[in-house]
Amino acid sequence: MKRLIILVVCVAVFAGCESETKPKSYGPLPSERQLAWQEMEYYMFVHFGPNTFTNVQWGDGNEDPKVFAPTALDCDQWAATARMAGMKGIIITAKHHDGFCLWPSEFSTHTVREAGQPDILKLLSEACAREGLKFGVYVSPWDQNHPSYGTPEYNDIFAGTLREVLTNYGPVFEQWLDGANGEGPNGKRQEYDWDLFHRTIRECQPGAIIFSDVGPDVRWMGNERGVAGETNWSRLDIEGFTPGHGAPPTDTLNQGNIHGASWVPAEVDVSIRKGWFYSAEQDSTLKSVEKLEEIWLTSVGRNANLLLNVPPDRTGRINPMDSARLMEFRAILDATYSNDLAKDATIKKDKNVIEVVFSGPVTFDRLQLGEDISLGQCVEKWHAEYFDGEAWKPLCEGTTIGYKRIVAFERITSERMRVYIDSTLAPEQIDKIGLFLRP
Ligand code: FUL
Repeated sequence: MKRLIILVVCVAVFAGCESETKPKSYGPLPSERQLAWQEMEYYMFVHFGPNTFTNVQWGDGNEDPKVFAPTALDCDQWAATARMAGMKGIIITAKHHDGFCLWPSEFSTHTVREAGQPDILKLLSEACAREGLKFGVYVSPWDQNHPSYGTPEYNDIFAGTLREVLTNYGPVFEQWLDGANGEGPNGKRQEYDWDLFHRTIRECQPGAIIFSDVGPDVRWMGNERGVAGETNWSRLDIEGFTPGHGAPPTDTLNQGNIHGASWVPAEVDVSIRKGWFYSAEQDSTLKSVEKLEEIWLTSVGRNANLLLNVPPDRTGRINPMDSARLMEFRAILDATYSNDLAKDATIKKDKNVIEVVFSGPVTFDRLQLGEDISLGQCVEKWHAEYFDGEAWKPLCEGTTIGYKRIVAFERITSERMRVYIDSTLAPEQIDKIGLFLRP
């Protein structure tokens, strides 16, 4: 009995202490699957299909399936390239707006089967597993080939299609649902049953992120240029909105809603070339390493994940120009971000000021901050200063932080720097502070 009393007292004291010291959370919080997703940061988008062979970006679904004829298809090469580029997964256009299915769907007669080609989802999901990458699928609701499109029946067909891709190829980390619909005034009108689609995805792959203009798990960030909002909240009001024409304005998607009711972080999708599908005519539009570095800052550096499209060419392999560019980009990312100069510094926190004190002069040109998002997102405004030996000088400033914020500035050499949290919705929990130098 005595022992029991002591135990009860101990538990009560411990629980009391814990409630005093444990930081409080703020607002809607990320789910387990959203937290796991945010840590991925960088993964590959693959647009591949008849468009690759017809030199258009939006096929109309009347293509002869036989045009889809890669000469040296090699999904292992895609996966190896993604892994070597430091990416954590691949999302493939299992079905784009032309309705062509990269797997032999029972719901369509416009598939790899009719093209006399293998099941690309099978090949790619297996290649991803071998390379330790996560596998994701893009299935376009808009379908210009399917005869049922525009009728209520199509919703069940689309749900069946989702069921096929989500049950036959192992774990899927993200279901990408785009909102595009280019039907003209005389086009078909489909009332999408989003509830049915979401239920189907949750049932088949409870761990999968559902992406669309309005989540529910991850949102489109409003442009295809690779630029998330300088202010980027991971909260969004999604009630009453739908993907596509019913979505919130693009600047809302770009910045999120400061007091949004749901946790819906942003994903930046952008292509390494002008188009989403490969076209030899666009070889000259391959983005430079400098451009990709800029995109890194405006995506991963702005509290978003980066989904970089690298389209295989007509051979069915990632073009050597693109893979070489990815490796150059990886090399500069590693050279810049693998050495955190704040790692061995003394870091002090006093009220709203975090101070980094080095043991000698250190040269840096990038500051990285991060909040513990398992407790929400709070910081609204901050600025940083450095000590030049005589006085404190302005270094950089920003608005939101979220999971990760990276700001680049002119190189400076200093023995100490400070970050001031100027405005926050609740006591902030900064769990990352890093300083880097681009070589
Ligand atoms: C959009 C599509 O219309 C484009 O073709 C591309 O697939 C892009 C990623 O999503 O909705």
